[in-house]
Amino acid sequence: MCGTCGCGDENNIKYSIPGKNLENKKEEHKHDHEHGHTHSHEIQLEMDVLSSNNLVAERNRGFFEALNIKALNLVSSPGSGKTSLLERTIKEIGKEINFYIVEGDQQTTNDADRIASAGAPVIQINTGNGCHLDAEMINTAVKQLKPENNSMLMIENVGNLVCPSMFDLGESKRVVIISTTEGEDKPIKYPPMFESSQLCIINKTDLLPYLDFDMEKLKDYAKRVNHHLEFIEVSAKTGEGMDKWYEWLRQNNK
Ligand SMILES: Nc1nc2c(ncn2[C@@H]2O[C@H](COP(=O)(O)OP(=O)(O)O)[C@@H](O)[C@H]2O)c(=O)[nH]1
Ligand SMILES: [Mg+2]
Repeated sequence: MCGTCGCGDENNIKYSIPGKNLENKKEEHKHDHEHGHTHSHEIQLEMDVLSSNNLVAERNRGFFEALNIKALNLVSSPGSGKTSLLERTIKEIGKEINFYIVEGDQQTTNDADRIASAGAPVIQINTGNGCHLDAEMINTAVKQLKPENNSMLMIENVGNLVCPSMFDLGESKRVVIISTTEGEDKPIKYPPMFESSQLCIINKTDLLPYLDFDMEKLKDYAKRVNHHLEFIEVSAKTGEGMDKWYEWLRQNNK
Protein backbone atom coordinates (compact mmCIF):
# COMPACT_ATOMS: atom_id res chain seq x y z
CA MET A 1 0.00 0.00 0.00
CA CYS A 2 1.24 3.50 -0.80
CA GLY A 3 1.92 5.49 2.34
CA THR A 4 1.24 8.83 0.65
CA CYS A 5 -2.44 8.48 -0.01
CA GLY A 6 -3.06 5.00 1.42
CA CYS A 7 -3.86 3.43 -1.95
CA GLY A 8 -2.44 0.65 -4.04
CA ASP A 9 -0.35 -2.47 -3.79
CA GLU A 10 2.90 -2.40 -5.74
CA ASN A 11 2.83 -6.19 -6.13
CA ASN A 12 -0.43 -6.02 -8.03
CA ILE A 13 0.35 -3.71 -10.95
CA LYS A 14 -0.32 -5.12 -14.43
CA TYR A 15 1.00 -3.98 -17.82
CA SER A 16 -0.77 -4.92 -21.09
CA ILE A 17 -0.23 -4.14 -24.74
CA PRO A 18 -3.23 -5.07 -26.96
CA GLY A 19 -2.34 -8.13 -29.05
CA LYS A 20 0.90 -8.83 -27.16
CA ASN A 21 1.73 -11.14 -24.28
CA LEU A 22 3.65 -9.26 -21.60
CA GLU A 23 5.32 -10.93 -18.69
CA ASN A 24 3.86 -9.31 -15.63
CA LYS A 25 6.66 -9.65 -13.17
CA LYS A 26 6.08 -8.40 -9.68
CA GLU A 27 7.47 -4.91 -9.55
CA GLU A 28 10.36 -4.54 -7.16
CA HIS A 29 9.39 -2.75 -3.99
CA LYS A 30 11.35 0.44 -4.58
CA HIS A 31 10.52 2.66 -1.62
CA ASP A 32 10.79 2.18 2.10
CA HIS A 33 7.60 1.17 3.76
CA GLU A 34 6.59 0.92 7.36
CA HIS A 35 3.36 -0.78 8.21
CA GLY A 36 1.33 -0.23 11.34
CA HIS A 37 2.98 3.16 11.64
CA THR A 38 1.85 6.00 13.81
CA HIS A 39 0.63 9.35 12.54
CA SER A 40 4.00 11.07 12.95
CA HIS A 41 5.67 8.34 10.87
CA GLU A 42 3.13 8.88 8.11
CA ILE A 43 4.43 12.39 7.48
CA GLN A 44 8.00 11.13 7.17
CA LEU A 45 6.84 8.27 4.94
CA GLU A 46 4.93 10.62 2.65
CA MET A 47 8.09 12.70 2.16
CA ASP A 48 10.12 9.55 1.48
CA VAL A 49 7.62 8.20 -1.04
CA LEU A 50 7.40 11.51 -2.87
CA SER A 51 11.14 12.14 -2.89
CA SER A 52 11.76 8.61 -4.16
CA ASN A 53 9.12 9.23 -6.85
CA ASN A 54 10.73 12.55 -7.75
CA LEU A 55 14.11 10.89 -8.30
CA VAL A 56 12.63 8.42 -10.79
CA ALA A 57 10.61 11.23 -12.40
CA GLU A 58 13.86 13.11 -13.04
CA ARG A 59 15.34 9.99 -14.63
CA ASN A 60 12.28 9.72 -16.88
CA ARG A 61 12.60 13.41 -17.74
CA GLY A 62 16.26 12.96 -18.68
CA PHE A 63 15.38 9.99 -20.90
CA PHE A 64 12.60 11.97 -22.62
CA GLU A 65 14.89 14.95 -23.16
CA ALA A 66 17.65 12.79 -24.62
CA LEU A 67 15.24 11.31 -27.17
CA ASN A 68 13.39 14.61 -27.70
CA ILE A 69 10.15 13.00 -26.53
CA LYS A 70 7.51 15.42 -25.27
CA ALA A 71 5.54 13.80 -22.45
CA LEU A 72 2.13 15.05 -21.37
CA ASN A 73 0.38 13.94 -18.19
CA LEU A 74 -3.41 14.04 -18.72
CA VAL A 75 -5.26 14.30 -15.42
CA SER A 76 -8.95 14.61 -14.59
CA SER A 77 -11.86 13.00 -12.78
CA PRO A 78 -13.17 9.76 -14.32
CA GLY A 79 -15.38 10.37 -17.33
CA SER A 80 -14.29 13.89 -18.28
CA GLY A 81 -13.34 12.61 -21.73
CA LYS A 82 -9.58 11.93 -21.66
CA THR A 83 -9.75 8.81 -23.81
CA SER A 84 -12.26 10.41 -26.21
CA LEU A 85 -9.94 13.40 -26.61
CA LEU A 86 -7.00 11.09 -27.32
CA GLU A 87 -8.97 8.95 -29.79
CA ARG A 88 -9.99 11.98 -31.88
CA THR A 89 -6.51 13.50 -31.64
CA ILE A 90 -4.84 10.30 -32.89
CA LYS A 91 -7.32 9.94 -35.75
CA GLU A 92 -7.05 13.58 -36.82
CA ILE A 93 -3.35 14.43 -36.40
CA GLY A 94 -1.74 11.03 -35.75
CA LYS A 95 0.07 11.22 -39.10
CA GLU A 96 1.58 14.59 -38.25
CA ILE A 97 2.63 13.83 -34.65
CA ASN A 98 4.04 10.45 -33.67
CA PHE A 99 1.93 9.60 -30.60
CA TYR A 100 2.62 6.89 -28.03
CA ILE A 101 0.03 6.39 -25.32
CA VAL A 102 0.17 5.14 -21.74
CA GLU A 103 -3.22 4.33 -20.24
CA GLY A 104 -3.78 4.22 -16.49
CA ASP A 105 -6.83 2.62 -14.88
CA GLN A 106 -7.39 0.45 -11.84
CA GLN A 107 -8.82 -2.39 -13.93
CA THR A 108 -9.58 -3.38 -17.57
CA THR A 109 -7.80 -2.75 -20.84
CA ASN A 110 -10.84 -0.92 -22.28
CA ASP A 111 -8.99 2.34 -22.87
CA ALA A 112 -5.90 0.68 -24.39
CA ASP A 113 -8.22 -1.21 -26.75
CA ARG A 114 -9.92 2.06 -27.76
CA ILE A 115 -6.54 3.72 -28.38
CA ALA A 116 -5.20 0.72 -30.34
CA SER A 117 -8.32 0.91 -32.56
CA ALA A 118 -7.69 4.63 -33.06
CA GLY A 119 -4.26 3.66 -34.41
CA ALA A 120 -1.56 4.53 -31.85
CA PRO A 121 0.89 2.28 -29.97
CA VAL A 122 -0.36 1.95 -26.40
CA ILE A 123 0.35 0.25 -23.10
CA GLN A 124 -2.20 -0.16 -20.34
CA ILE A 125 -1.18 0.05 -16.70
CA ASN A 126 -3.67 -1.46 -14.27
CA THR A 127 -2.93 -0.11 -10.82
CA GLY A 128 -5.17 -2.54 -8.86
CA ASN A 129 -6.25 -0.46 -5.88
CA GLY A 130 -3.89 2.37 -6.77
CA CYS A 131 -5.51 5.75 -7.46
CA HIS A 132 -2.65 7.34 -9.42
CA LEU A 133 0.28 6.56 -11.73
CA ASP A 134 3.77 7.06 -10.37
CA ALA A 135 7.13 7.64 -12.01
CA GLU A 136 8.30 4.03 -11.54
CA MET A 137 5.22 2.72 -13.41
CA ILE A 138 5.96 5.11 -16.29
CA ASN A 139 9.60 4.00 -16.29
CA THR A 140 8.54 0.34 -16.58
CA ALA A 141 5.81 1.06 -19.16
CA VAL A 142 8.09 3.13 -21.40
CA LYS A 143 10.65 0.31 -21.51
CA GLN A 144 7.92 -1.91 -23.01
CA LEU A 145 6.36 0.73 -25.25
CA LYS A 146 9.70 1.97 -26.67
CA PRO A 147 8.66 5.40 -27.98
CA GLU A 148 10.76 6.68 -30.90
CA ASN A 149 12.87 9.83 -30.97
CA ASN A 150 10.91 13.04 -31.58
CA SER A 151 7.59 11.48 -30.57
CA MET A 152 4.93 12.63 -28.14
CA LEU A 153 4.05 10.45 -25.15
CA MET A 154 0.52 11.00 -23.86
CA ILE A 155 -0.05 9.59 -20.39
CA GLU A 156 -3.71 9.19 -19.42
CA ASN A 157 -3.57 9.14 -15.62
CA VAL A 158 -6.04 7.28 -13.41
CA GLY A 159 -9.27 9.32 -13.17
CA ASN A 160 -8.91 11.19 -9.89
CA LEU A 161 -8.63 14.92 -9.20
CA VAL A 162 -6.64 14.46 -5.98
CA CYS A 163 -3.73 11.99 -5.73
CA PRO A 164 -2.21 12.20 -9.25
CA SER A 165 -1.42 15.86 -8.56
CA MET A 166 1.29 14.80 -6.07
CA PHE A 167 3.16 12.47 -8.42
CA ASP A 168 5.57 13.93 -10.95
CA LEU A 169 5.92 11.40 -13.78
CA GLY A 170 8.73 13.24 -15.57
CA GLU A 171 6.27 14.91 -17.93
CA SER A 172 7.04 18.09 -19.88
CA LYS A 173 3.57 19.49 -19.21
CA ARG A 174 0.50 18.58 -17.23
CA VAL A 175 -2.93 18.95 -18.81
CA VAL A 176 -6.03 18.96 -16.61
CA ILE A 177 -9.31 18.11 -18.32
CA ILE A 178 -12.60 19.17 -16.84
CA SER A 179 -15.98 18.65 -18.46
CA THR A 180 -18.93 21.01 -18.38
CA THR A 181 -21.01 18.49 -16.41
CA GLU A 182 -18.65 18.64 -13.42
CA GLY A 183 -19.56 22.17 -12.24
CA GLU A 184 -17.48 25.34 -12.09
CA ASP A 185 -16.14 25.03 -8.56
CA LYS A 186 -13.77 22.06 -8.99
CA PRO A 187 -10.62 24.26 -9.25
CA ILE A 188 -11.23 25.74 -5.81
CA LYS A 189 -12.30 22.39 -4.34
CA TYR A 190 -9.25 20.54 -5.73
CA PRO A 191 -6.65 23.29 -6.14
CA PRO A 192 -3.38 21.25 -6.35
CA MET A 193 -4.43 19.68 -9.64
CA PHE A 194 -5.12 23.06 -11.23
CA GLU A 195 -2.11 24.67 -9.56
CA SER A 196 0.26 22.04 -10.98
CA SER A 197 -1.14 22.05 -14.56
CA GLN A 198 -0.15 24.30 -17.45
CA LEU A 199 -3.22 23.75 -19.63
CA CYS A 200 -6.88 23.26 -18.74
CA ILE A 201 -9.06 21.63 -21.37
CA ILE A 202 -12.76 22.23 -20.85
CA ASN A 203 -14.51 19.35 -22.60
CA LYS A 204 -18.14 18.59 -23.56
CA THR A 205 -18.96 22.11 -24.77
CA ASP A 206 -21.65 20.49 -26.95
CA LEU A 207 -23.67 20.00 -23.73
CA LEU A 208 -23.60 23.69 -22.73
CA PRO A 209 -27.14 24.43 -24.00
CA TYR A 210 -28.52 21.84 -21.58
CA LEU A 211 -26.52 22.82 -18.48
CA ASP A 212 -26.31 25.63 -15.95
CA PHE A 213 -22.58 25.88 -16.44
CA ASP A 214 -20.85 29.26 -16.29
CA MET A 215 -17.64 29.07 -18.35
CA GLU A 216 -16.28 32.40 -17.10
CA LYS A 217 -16.87 31.38 -13.49
CA LEU A 218 -14.87 28.18 -13.99
CA LYS A 219 -11.98 30.13 -15.54
CA ASP A 220 -12.13 32.71 -12.77
CA TYR A 221 -11.95 30.00 -10.08
CA ALA A 222 -9.10 28.25 -11.90
CA LYS A 223 -7.17 31.53 -12.29
CA ARG A 224 -7.48 32.12 -8.56
CA VAL A 225 -5.41 29.00 -7.92
CA ASN A 226 -3.12 29.35 -10.99
CA HIS A 227 -3.09 32.61 -12.89
CA HIS A 228 -0.73 31.17 -15.55
CA LEU A 229 -3.19 28.43 -16.55
CA GLU A 230 -4.18 28.39 -20.25
CA PHE A 231 -7.66 27.25 -21.34
CA ILE A 232 -8.95 25.47 -24.42
CA GLU A 233 -12.67 24.71 -24.81
CA VAL A 234 -13.45 21.61 -26.84
CA SER A 235 -16.00 18.99 -27.62
CA ALA A 236 -14.24 15.67 -28.18
CA LYS A 237 -17.62 14.47 -29.47
CA THR A 238 -18.33 17.06 -32.19
CA GLY A 239 -14.74 18.20 -32.76
CA GLU A 240 -15.53 21.83 -31.91
CA GLY A 241 -12.39 23.65 -30.64
CA MET A 242 -10.08 20.72 -31.36
CA ASP A 243 -8.06 22.84 -33.82
CA LYS A 244 -6.87 25.00 -30.87
CA TRP A 245 -5.76 21.88 -29.00
CA TYR A 246 -3.88 20.66 -32.08
CA GLU A 247 -2.18 24.03 -32.40
CA TRP A 248 -1.16 23.83 -28.72
CA LEU A 249 0.24 20.32 -29.33
CA ARG A 250 2.24 21.54 -32.35
CA GLN A 251 3.67 24.42 -30.32
CA ASN A 252 4.60 22.02 -27.52
CA ASN A 253 6.10 19.42 -29.82
CA LYS A 254 8.98 21.63 -31.01
N1 LIG B 1 -21.47 14.90 -24.91
C1 LIG B 1 -20.18 14.60 -24.86
N2 LIG B 1 -19.80 13.43 -24.31
C2 LIG B 1 -18.47 13.17 -24.27
C3 LIG B 1 -17.49 14.05 -24.76
N3 LIG B 1 -16.26 13.52 -24.53
C4 LIG B 1 -16.48 12.32 -23.95
N4 LIG B 1 -17.81 12.10 -23.80
C5 LIG B 1 -18.46 10.94 -23.20
O1 LIG B 1 -18.09 10.90 -21.82
C6 LIG B 1 -17.95 9.55 -21.37
C7 LIG B 1 -16.57 9.35 -20.76
O2 LIG B 1 -15.59 9.54 -21.78
P1 LIG B 1 -14.14 8.92 -21.69
O3 LIG B 1 -13.38 9.40 -22.88
O4 LIG B 1 -14.20 7.45 -21.46
O5 LIG B 1 -13.61 9.63 -20.36
P2 LIG B 1 -12.32 9.34 -19.44
O6 LIG B 1 -12.79 8.48 -18.32
O7 LIG B 1 -11.87 10.68 -18.95
O8 LIG B 1 -11.31 8.69 -20.31
C8 LIG B 1 -18.20 8.69 -22.60
O9 LIG B 1 -19.54 8.26 -22.59
C9 LIG B 1 -17.94 9.63 -23.77
O10 LIG B 1 -18.66 9.28 -24.92
C10 LIG B 1 -17.93 15.30 -25.32
O11 LIG B 1 -17.16 16.14 -25.77
N5 LIG B 1 -19.28 15.50 -25.32
MG1 LIG C 1 -10.22 6.92 -20.04
